[in-house]
Amino acid sequence: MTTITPKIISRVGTNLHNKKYHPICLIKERIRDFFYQKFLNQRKNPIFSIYDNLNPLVTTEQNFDDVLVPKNHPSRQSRDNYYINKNQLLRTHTSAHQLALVKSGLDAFLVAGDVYRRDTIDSSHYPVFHQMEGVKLYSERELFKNVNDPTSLKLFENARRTSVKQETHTMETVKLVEFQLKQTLTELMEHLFGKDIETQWSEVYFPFTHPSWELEIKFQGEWLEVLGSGVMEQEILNTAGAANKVGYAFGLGLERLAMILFGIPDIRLFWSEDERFLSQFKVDDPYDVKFKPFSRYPQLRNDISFWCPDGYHSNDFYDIVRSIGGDLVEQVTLIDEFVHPKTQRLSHCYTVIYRHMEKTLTQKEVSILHGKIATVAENMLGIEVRK
Ligand code: FA5
Ligand code: MG
Repeated sequence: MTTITPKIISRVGTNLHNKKYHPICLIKERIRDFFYQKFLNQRKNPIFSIYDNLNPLVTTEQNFDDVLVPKNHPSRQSRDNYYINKNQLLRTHTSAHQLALVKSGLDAFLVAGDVYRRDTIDSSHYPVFHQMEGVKLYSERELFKNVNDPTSLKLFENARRTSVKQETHTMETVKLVEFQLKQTLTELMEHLFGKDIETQWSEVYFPFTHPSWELEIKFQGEWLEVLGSGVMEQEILNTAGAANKVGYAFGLGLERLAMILFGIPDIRLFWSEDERFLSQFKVDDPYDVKFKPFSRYPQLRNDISFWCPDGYHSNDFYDIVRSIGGDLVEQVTLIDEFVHPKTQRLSHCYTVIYRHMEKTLTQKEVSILHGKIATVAENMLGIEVRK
């Protein structure tokens, strides 16, 4: 049942986040430095530790069960994930390591790593990207240490779960953890981008945090989601042997943050081996880099329409486009969908936009590629191209 393509396999082990001078590594280092500077123990040592070498191949328990994703949750489907077999997949988020690290006794840690999702392709989505997870736990004393009469406040109570809190948390716990979380991440954004950046928080849902929030940043005129976060589900901490603590967790999208920081317009550039890209980051002061785009070459649009077989899903087609077209494909969009009134057959039409990052493509080159995509999709998916 593997859903992994050779293109994806070839990315495993690349570890852009550990490649000196790569922008993904630079942003990781800047975020790490912020946590090292902000959180010190009494001996002035950093309390956060960072893990950036954990294996991206994880079990379904790690990726889903450990973070309370329900057994039949849609996010487990093979259409969205790269499974190796029934029990193992390439992690879809760095949250897959939360439970084990808390279990090992840590109170404050960061995890940077490559993550994999069968996702749509555009300038801010790529099937392989990088996340940085952060977890910070608090004991009762630590959370309430700045309160006038700290002994009057409790971390836990036995109540009902509502839209604003978990059943075991007091309102004071939630509000203080939320405050710490949002203040820390807002300071992080100011550390990265300065005070002029436009941001907005909104409430979202994750199975492993409640309440939960995401943060968006204005980038090139549009809101770009850069992180998910929230108050950790107490059940995870209880299972991990940290039942007397509460905490927050967050997951940062490193490509998105690096795009904003360095002004990189397209997520595919992170995989470029072109020196015109890479050399721009080989500087001794990574706090003073702005990406200078090399000229962008023209786009070529080609459509394809076909009859879909039973059980067809667009992600199957996207994977084929990606493995054949590689980084020459800038975007794939479903532009038309209908069911034939007589035969009940489903028809999809997609526009594939091709663009080479380093030269002008000819329509002849693109036609060959486009034709190959059609042939492979016919053979592998059983679609029937409409002429
Ligand atoms: C998560 O992956 C959660 N695990 C984050 C989290 C951790 C929440 C801990 C609470 C506690 P999400 O799917 O939203 O959430 O991804 C997090 C970030 O990764 C997004 O905000 C975005 O910045 C980035 N991201 C998501 N999909 C892609 C993609 N296809 N390409 C590039 N970046 C992406
Ligand atoms: Mg999200």
